Amino acid sequence: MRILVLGGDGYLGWPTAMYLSAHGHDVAILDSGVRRQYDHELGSTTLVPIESLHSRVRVWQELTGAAIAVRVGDLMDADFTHEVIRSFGPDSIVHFAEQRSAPYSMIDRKHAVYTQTNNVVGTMNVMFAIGDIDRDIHLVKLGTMGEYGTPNIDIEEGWLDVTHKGRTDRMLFPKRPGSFYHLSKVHDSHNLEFGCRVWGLRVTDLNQGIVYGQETEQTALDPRLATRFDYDAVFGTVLNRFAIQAVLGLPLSVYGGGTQTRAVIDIRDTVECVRLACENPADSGEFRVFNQATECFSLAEMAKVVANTFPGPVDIEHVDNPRVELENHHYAFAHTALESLGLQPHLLSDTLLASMFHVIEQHRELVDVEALRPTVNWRRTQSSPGAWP
Ligand code: NAD
Ligand code: USQ
Repeated sequence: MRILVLGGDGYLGWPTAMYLSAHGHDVAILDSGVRRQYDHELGSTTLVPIESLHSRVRVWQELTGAAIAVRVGDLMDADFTHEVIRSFGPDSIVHFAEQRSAPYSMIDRKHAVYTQTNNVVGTMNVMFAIGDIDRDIHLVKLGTMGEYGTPNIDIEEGWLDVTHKGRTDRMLFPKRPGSFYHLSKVHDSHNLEFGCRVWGLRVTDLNQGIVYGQETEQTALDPRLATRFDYDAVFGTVLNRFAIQAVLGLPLSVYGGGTQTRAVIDIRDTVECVRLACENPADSGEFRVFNQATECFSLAEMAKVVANTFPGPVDIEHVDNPRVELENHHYAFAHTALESLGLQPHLLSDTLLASMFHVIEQHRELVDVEALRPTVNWRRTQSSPGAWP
């Protein structure tokens, strides 16, 4: 298949582009490089050094013989987006290209508006380009489990059969997300479902849980193929941060009581889920939703797994929760669709954590300990420019 990976320079996009290429697909990447600019803005950096996008694809071709074409530009530019999709002529488009940090979206008005504009408008430009060029193109869109929030009922895969006053309908599962970032994904989902209804688009919305891990078979081939590994309090995700804190001998920073439960997935399963979605496309007019997560844990349980696996003493600290989120709640989610397509999940095993500890150990001198400290507070509103933190 010809597969265009939007956001293919990112944490997940780069390993996915290589994985699809390794499986014989003809892959191209579109990315604006904006993720590297957020690092400059925040003064943060990936723990594992990464090559430029052009150098990454050159090394991939040297090692495997497979070419990955690159187009640098912004999905907010509708003409550019249209031209790239028209000239590449993909069977599938995998869309990772959004601002994906919840804390970044909660810094202030400017960052909230940027996040929603970038994500919603970028996705609309992709939808309109597909609508104009070829409605058979299958869009595989990265959504998030956080779209659902923590409802007091079981979470289904995107849809819910509702009976109300004796009548029954199949409706999009109600959403109650916890940040302006997570809200942007809800807006995307609604826009995409509408595109399926009115234009007959084919869309798979992958509601992915929190990803952990840094190595896939392809990134491990050569240090120049490494993907980024974020640990700062804005872009670092919880299990990756706990693993880094353990190696550095710092207490694991559980926000609040730690009874909040979240769905997670190993990075090696992310790339496989995307392959399965591309190779088994949604039908014409179908808005298909898969919950792309394999397990769930409370934050306290995640901290315990990391502490018990690390070969040394680890302290767990409960810090004041900078977010507004339910701490005691029901959590159960359906995740059978990807498994029925053949996904064989890697569970949060000692092997993966041990390999993460090893990677972190190699780069520990690069850690900026100050960047680990959370500074973005959900309760604050700041609308004047430059007022944070
Ligand atoms: P990332 O920030 O590392 O990668 C996103 C990439 O998209 C970056 O390379 C960035 O430069 C690019 N990009 C952003 N806006 C763009 C635009 N307007 N035009 C062109 N390129 C643009 O993020 P990631 O962790 O790889 O996440 C990828 C996707 O998966 C996101 O949509 C995210 O919401 C979703 N997701 C991530 C996780 C996770 O734990 N990392 C979990 C669930 C869902
Ligand atoms: N948390 C801690 N300690 C930390 C960091 C986070 O306890 O040091 C807690 C947070 O309060 C939250 C949970 O861990 O309850 C998850 O936080 P996170 O930063 O790991 O994840 P989140 O903000 O939800 O966002 C990440 C990705 C996002 C993706 C989402 C999947 O950045 O792109 O969409 O995970 S999900 O959570 O399923 O929506």
